Amino acid sequence: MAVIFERTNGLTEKPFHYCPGCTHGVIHRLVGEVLEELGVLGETIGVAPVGCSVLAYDYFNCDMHEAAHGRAPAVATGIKRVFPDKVVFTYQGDGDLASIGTAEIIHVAHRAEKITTIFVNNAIYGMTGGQMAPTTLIGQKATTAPYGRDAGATGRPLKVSEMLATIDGAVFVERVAVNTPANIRKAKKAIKKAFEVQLSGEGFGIVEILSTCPTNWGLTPTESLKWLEENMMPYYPLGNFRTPEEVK
Ligand SMILES: Cc1ncc(C[n+]2csc(CCOP(=O)(O)OP(=O)(O)O)c2C)c(N)n1
Ligand code: SF4
Repeated sequence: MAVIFERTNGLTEKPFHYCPGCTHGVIHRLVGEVLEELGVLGETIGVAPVGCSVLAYDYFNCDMHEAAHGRAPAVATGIKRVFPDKVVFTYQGDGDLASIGTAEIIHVAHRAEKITTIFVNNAIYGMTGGQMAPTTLIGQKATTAPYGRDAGATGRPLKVSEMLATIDGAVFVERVAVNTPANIRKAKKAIKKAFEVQLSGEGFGIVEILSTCPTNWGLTPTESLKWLEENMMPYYPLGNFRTPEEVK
């Protein structure tokens, strides 16, 4: 019988610990598939974040390193500079990357470090119980914003891709989502392109992926996919913000 679907060798056989309906698992799979298809699994070093994906080192079938909350880009910089021939990526949530790690991500782009960042934006702090993140939408409830985020008190949600696209060293910047099969396919293409940009030595690449957190959003998995489309996508438009051609 013809095989039409197989587990990627880019992931280990360890079962994910993620909540039902959480799209961290889908994103892991896409990254694993891309690394396998590019034939670089044996050459890759990933940097896991602090957040729900803190155990990513158990799931990716490549060498992995742990970093303190927000510091993955700094750790990845060190790894890439010591091992310039390795493929180095960070995997970070929005609390990790857009809050405590804001300086690290800006400067890794500014220095045009030849690494790839997988940025999982679920508009909340998942692991610690649903506190407001810089990416939380206006009116969205969080444990630290029980009446909904108020722009007057906390500003407007940070658009990381748009911000990084203003930095010359960020040569590939794209925002995707994993709420439908079509968008999942587009997300995989963007992830592949970001790694190819690293392989060709062109500079820093980031893929922002709109992701779900049913547990802290207080929604079912299906409702979460709808909520992402109806609430996150209008504020965080999908698309490519920077390609290598534009910066040459
Ligand atoms: C230096 C430091 N500050 C704060 C924390 C607490 N902390 C752990 S995970 C986390 C937020 C995680 O949210 P996010 O990065 O969005 O990832 P998610 O869990 O949603 O995937 C925080 C604040 C920590 N572990 N270390
Ligand atoms: S708390 Fe949210 S981000 Fe964390 S595993 Fe559960 S659904 Fe995913």
